[in-house]
Amino acid sequence: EPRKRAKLAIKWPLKFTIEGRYHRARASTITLPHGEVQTPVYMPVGTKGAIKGVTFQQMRELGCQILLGNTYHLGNYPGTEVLDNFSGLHNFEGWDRNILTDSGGFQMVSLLKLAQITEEGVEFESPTDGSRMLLTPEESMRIQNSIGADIMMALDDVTNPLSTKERLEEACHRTTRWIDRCILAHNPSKPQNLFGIVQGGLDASLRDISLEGLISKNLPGYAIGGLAGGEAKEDFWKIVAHCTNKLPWEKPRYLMGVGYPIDLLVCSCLGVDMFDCVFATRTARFGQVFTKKGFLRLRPEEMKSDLSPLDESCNCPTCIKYTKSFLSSLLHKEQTACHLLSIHNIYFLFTLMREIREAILSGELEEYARNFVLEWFNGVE
Ligand code: PRF
Ligand code: ZN
Repeated sequence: EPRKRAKLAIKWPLKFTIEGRYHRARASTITLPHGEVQTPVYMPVGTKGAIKGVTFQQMRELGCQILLGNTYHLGNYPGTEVLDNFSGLHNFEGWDRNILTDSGGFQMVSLLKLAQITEEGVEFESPTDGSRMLLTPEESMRIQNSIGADIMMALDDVTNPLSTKERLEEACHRTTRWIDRCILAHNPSKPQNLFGIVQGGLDASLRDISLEGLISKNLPGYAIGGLAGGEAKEDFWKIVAHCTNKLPWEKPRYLMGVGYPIDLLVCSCLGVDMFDCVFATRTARFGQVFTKKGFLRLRPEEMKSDLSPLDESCNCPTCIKYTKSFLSSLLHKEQTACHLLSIHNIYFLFTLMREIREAILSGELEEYARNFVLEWFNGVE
């Protein structure tokens, strides 16, 4: 009887240890079925399981402890039958560290403008054959149980933060209703964690309703969703601060879809532990990299005789070996360019997160943040 089962408290396979704090910022270790994750952490996105342009071996060498995948894409291909045959994605692709899967709704809404959200789930027409597909909370959990991710995300009703109040209200309440269906549908014999996602747009009172509904479910961790959709930074930071203020101190917080260096720094200061974003790897494919002095766009014509590395202060495998002159010459011609720039950008964000962590632990976060911001904005092209 599923209803009875849900009433028994699920023992989630997650241990959260806070090793240090600086005001609201925390440095912690999250222990998951596939090892430890030191926080604050940036999680690279491998939508279909793998990071574009970077091998699993290289991700290991860069020190990656957790990768992100997407339920919608992985459910389509390879699909749950293949995943079940391999006992999950870890085994299928040979990655023995942690995986987190997003629930799929956000990807459908953002990729397929045809998506429609009803009480049943997220519905859309298949772009290939026009057939109707429906991603319900139950179906999302079924796929995520097959994937076997260490952290699964609950299916949420995702809205743009700039939607109408009525739409935001509906999405907030629906997300709260769907969490019960997710918990019921989860197979608790699998060693996997379920995180809920706080919605409510830029409205603090809606966020409160969402927070209260989710926190009462006693989940192993919580995400802040529905941000980074074009709202003003000021509003964005305020809602992050509002949520981290009310989320339980002793559980991990994950801010979804955020990966600009300054946002990672500010939101770590506000008490966020986990982040993901496609930006680092996507922008690398378009020839743009992070440096301590801000963004740098590779320009083959201007950089022909520039023998300096992408970032003077970077020790990544790309910067140790290659010049701007060489890297820009490959741009838009060779796959290798995308590969080398992606490695640099991922290394840059890993280094940023490690430095933030060290600054929290040594009590020097304020000084670190001040120096980072000064260098970043003084260096803007
Ligand atoms: N929900 C889910 N995934 C997400 C988001 C969300 O709100 C965001 C925020 N825009 C990024 N990824 N499920
Ligand atoms: Zn580098």
